[in-house]
Amino acid sequence: MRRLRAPLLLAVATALTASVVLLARGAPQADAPRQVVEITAERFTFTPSEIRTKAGTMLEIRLRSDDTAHGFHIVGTDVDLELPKRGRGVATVTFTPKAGRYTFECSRLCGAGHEFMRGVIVASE
Ligand SMILES: [Cu+2]
Repeated sequence: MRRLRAPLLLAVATALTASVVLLARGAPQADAPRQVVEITAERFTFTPSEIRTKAGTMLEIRLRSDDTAHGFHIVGTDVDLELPKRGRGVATVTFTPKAGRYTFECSRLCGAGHEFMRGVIVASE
């Protein structure tokens, strides 16, 4: 009996280790935290203009304009899209921040206050 037990334990331990490794590697974004953020753009503000989240959360950002076409660019990233004019639909993008502050800005010339049209995403640890 004793002879059998050790290899059996070893086998169980190996199987457990293998499944833990699989879990760690395989844990894809399917169960990553998600957060839906709805932002309205209107000359010359984004509302809300400050988004708070946790690092690693996948933000699903839904943008709509309340007047003319605007842009949405997250500085330092390749996120840059155009928001259609009011009533023409919603632009959606996903963004998963690391810890830090990300400025976003309007990237389509929309009028006199265009360059002040900004906001920030704050991702905490
Ligand atoms: Cu603009």
